[in-house]
Amino acid sequence: PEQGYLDLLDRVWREGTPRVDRTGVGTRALFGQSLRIDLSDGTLPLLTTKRVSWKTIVRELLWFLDGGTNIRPLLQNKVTIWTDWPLAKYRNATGEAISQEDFEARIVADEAFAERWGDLGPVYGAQWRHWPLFVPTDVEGEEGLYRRDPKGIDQIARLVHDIKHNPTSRRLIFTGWNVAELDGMALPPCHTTYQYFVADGKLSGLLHQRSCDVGLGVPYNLVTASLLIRMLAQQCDLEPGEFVWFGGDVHVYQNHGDLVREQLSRTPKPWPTLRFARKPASILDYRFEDFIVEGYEAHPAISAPIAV
Ligand code: THF
Repeated sequence: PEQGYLDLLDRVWREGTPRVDRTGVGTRALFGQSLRIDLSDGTLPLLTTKRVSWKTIVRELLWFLDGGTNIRPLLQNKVTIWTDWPLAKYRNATGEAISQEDFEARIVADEAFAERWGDLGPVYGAQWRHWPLFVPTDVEGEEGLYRRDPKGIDQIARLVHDIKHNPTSRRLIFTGWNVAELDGMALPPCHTTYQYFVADGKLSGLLHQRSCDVGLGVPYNLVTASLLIRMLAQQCDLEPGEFVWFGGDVHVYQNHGDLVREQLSRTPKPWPTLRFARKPASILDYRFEDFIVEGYEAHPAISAPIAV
């Protein structure tokens, strides 16, 4: 079942072009790779050749859907995968040699500190739920002036509406790639654009991911995109179909060699399945407890350094 992923990991490691990347760590990369995963039997593509924390992934997705861009709610749930970026920024700005643990504790304890240092800029949550929208002022004598609508455009609400009311639309898309706001983001979106397709009562989804850290990030991204397909299908009374993944710059970091060797030496087990405890009232009403992952048996986790 996860052979497609393992083959990708192997291929990129063996055939990827060595290159120096933004982080300075160095990668081996191939351009333009794809995976297809059948979700129709309830499969959740959660790797079994190393344990991956699906709970972290669910928390992160709920945070995106809530419009969140500050790491504080993640840390309140002990999710630390986004700490590196604000931490690096804080250390740079203050020169303080604070440990990750102390920084995280301070974000949780001190709301004002979190507001000042915990924000990632207008990343996923901001674009998915509150894409900037400018509307003409209705003030007399101010024709031609615009103000920013405080809510902005809710791409997720629009998507659900369109899947329900216009399932053959070829515009079932949402994206985090807001060109005008890229400079303000701690990191421009890696999982960039999502598109959906309805046929025979099934909802399929496609993810275009511009930058793909095959060792650490892609295992998360495959699950996030699959969870979204399942949630959207449930909300729109459709069955899950297929998940199609397109990767742009598909790379393995040079310091992930031990991970690659260890993981490829393991034998995959069947993928687990996902079901929902209930049908929430809307796509925005899912709670952590609604996600039930069954039959997850995995080899032990493999730790590897994340490039910041
Ligand atoms: N930057 C890089 N270099 N790789 C990425 O995958 C990545 N992401 C997000 C943003 N920038 C990125 C962050 N997502 C882990 C996993 C996903 C992340 C960040 C970190 C990670 O370290 N996972 C560990 C376990 C950590 C834990 O459980 O706390 C693992 O072994 O899987 C791509 O979305």
